[in-house]
Amino acid sequence: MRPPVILEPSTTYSSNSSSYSPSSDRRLNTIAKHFVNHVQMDSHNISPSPTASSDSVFAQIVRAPEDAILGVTVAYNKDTSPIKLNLGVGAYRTEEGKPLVLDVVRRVEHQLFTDGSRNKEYIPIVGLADFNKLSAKLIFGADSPAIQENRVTTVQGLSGTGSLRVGGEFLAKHYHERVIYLPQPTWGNHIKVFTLAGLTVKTYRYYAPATRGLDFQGLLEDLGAAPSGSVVLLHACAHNPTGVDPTLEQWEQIRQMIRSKSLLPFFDSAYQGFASGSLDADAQPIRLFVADGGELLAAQSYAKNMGLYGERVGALSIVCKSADVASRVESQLKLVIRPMYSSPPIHGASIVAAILKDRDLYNEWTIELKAMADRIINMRQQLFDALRARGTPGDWSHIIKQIGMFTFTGLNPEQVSFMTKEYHIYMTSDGRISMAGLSSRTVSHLADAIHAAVTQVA
Ligand code: KET
Repeated sequence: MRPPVILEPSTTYSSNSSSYSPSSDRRLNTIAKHFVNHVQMDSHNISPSPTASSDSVFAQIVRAPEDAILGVTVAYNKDTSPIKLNLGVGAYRTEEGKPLVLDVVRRVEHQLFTDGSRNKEYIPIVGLADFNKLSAKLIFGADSPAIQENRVTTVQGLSGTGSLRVGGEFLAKHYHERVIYLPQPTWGNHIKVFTLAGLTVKTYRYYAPATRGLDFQGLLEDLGAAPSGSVVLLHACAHNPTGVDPTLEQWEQIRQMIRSKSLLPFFDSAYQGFASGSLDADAQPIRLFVADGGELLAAQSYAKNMGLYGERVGALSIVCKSADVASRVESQLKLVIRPMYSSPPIHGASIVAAILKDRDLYNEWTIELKAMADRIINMRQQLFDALRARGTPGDWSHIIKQIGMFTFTGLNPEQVSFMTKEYHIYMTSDGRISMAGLSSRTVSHLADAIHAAVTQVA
């Protein structure tokens, strides 16, 4: 334990010296006296041994379970096996199994570092203006009429999660309908984010286990039966955890249903560029909705497509009917953000803005992004081939049909825990595997584990 700091009371600052002390000295005097009393009091009260936990004011607190996704990494980190493999969290790994910082990001960071004119002042509540403008362009398209008509308000957010939360809080405070429909299944954190934001969470049918595809009929029926005005959460592309997306024709029908029922679409775009390798193609569903002139929300994340996971950089855009409404909406978003985290961090958004602003850097980024998407697609083929080669029972064609970071394998929780115990393979209990965590080196190990699980565990 560090010894307590004892300030020597100085005669200069003694209480009876006030007759000749300047006022600043008197202030210091008071502070010093306060310090001395405080430290002496504390040192009398310091107990040499820790108190029993039953004395704690927090003694009644129950241990919470680990997060269903991030807890997988916690368990993985504790495993000492050299063959362990983390296919839990959706985070890109190289062929060597290492996290990747994009070359373009490294380059921009170097530029930022050497630019002596930069400082660390607070940025505005809504974030960096350039970043916001460029993020809206990235998702809605450079020629989007909504942007040209100033009907979009964009605020920088704490990655995808923070942007969803700000959007949720804004709706809970200002929107007339407090129900949000989530696809069944969805990213587990959606439920908590929107519930804690003050919305009531309901679900719509999305995935058909029998076909391992989209339950399109169920989806349309459930959205058709939702009360007018309800909010509908849509994964913009690369649906998590299923890897199943509607076709563009299906998106068009979904759009018609949503608009005809006056539902409010809220897009979660965490994987733009990761589904097809093309930023524009992956944004097509959102652009369909913007093109009809209607209103919507969109949360963007740069965690995956720029590999900026820990920088927490994202954006929330709200497309409104008019510029006037958009500016009033923005004024209220500021009131949501200010007491929550005051203003967003500067570093990640500066990286993104620099890349989006410069044609060469942007092109370089799209090439690196495509390479990541292609490596994942290649892993799908390799895993599919490896299971076929082993004669693993079942139809595994969904591995190559599904898109984005994840394969929703269909393995049950018992099979997953068998694979973790016997093969040190870590994944979420719903049978989702992050294809981005797989490499040519580890495919055969995974295929062995799946084969054993399917043939040995019911
Ligand atoms: N939306 C979806 C659909 C999503 O999968 C994630 C992250 C996010 C938002 C939020 O990402 P952020 O880092 O806040 O920008 N999903 C992966 C990581 C996680 O669970 O936090 C995952 O599913 O593994």
